[in-house]
Amino acid sequence: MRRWITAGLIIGAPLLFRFFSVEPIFADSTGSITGRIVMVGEIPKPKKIEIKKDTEKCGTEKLAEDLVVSPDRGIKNAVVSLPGVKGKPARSDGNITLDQKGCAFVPHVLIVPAGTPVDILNNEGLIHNFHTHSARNPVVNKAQPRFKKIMTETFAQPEVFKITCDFHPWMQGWVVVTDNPYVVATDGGGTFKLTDVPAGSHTVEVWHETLGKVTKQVTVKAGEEAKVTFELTKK
Ligand SMILES: [Cu+2]
Repeated sequence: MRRWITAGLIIGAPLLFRFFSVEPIFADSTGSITGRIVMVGEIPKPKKIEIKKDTEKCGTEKLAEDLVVSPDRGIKNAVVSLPGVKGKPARSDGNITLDQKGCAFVPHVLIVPAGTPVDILNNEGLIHNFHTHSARNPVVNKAQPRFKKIMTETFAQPEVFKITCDFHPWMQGWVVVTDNPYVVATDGGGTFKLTDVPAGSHTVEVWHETLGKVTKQVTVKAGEEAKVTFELTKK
């Protein structure tokens, strides 16, 4: 009897595990895309910005973030996407945060699903001004006084736009409002990963604020990781 129970457990356990598994149901038909965005040719020296206002919080010097390249040529803050590809919902599990720490927009490139509220933080007791240079979404141009620690804005229309602070002219960033679930920004080493990508041939698009846009065709096989490298150069 005992032997039968043991045998039953051995056979039954994997079935139970499978039944309660939290794997997405489309896992069998998806793969991932990983890669790097690198700069070829001469890498310009980062621009230095001298700061003369609110220096106790902002510092006296900053490096421009419009082109950040690692020692091994990886490009930070390039936006990698699969335009038009559907397969998982474009969503966020809550509000998305944009900080203004040290008088810089953090992250420098913010990716936000269309309609998801963005909490704009102000924790250093300074006055900022949140100014969107948007075309499809109404322009937001609001002061954020020193006592206002959170200001929330929502962007309904997909588009990429610049944001600035009129009190601190060096403060510049970008907001990528998207209805595409496959959008990520590269890290400091220029690497990225897109997961749960439907198997098939896809156009991968890379956009960088200074170096522009390039695309490449990539084939994704179910359960596999497709690797791709993009080389960008200053025109
Ligand atoms: Cu500011």
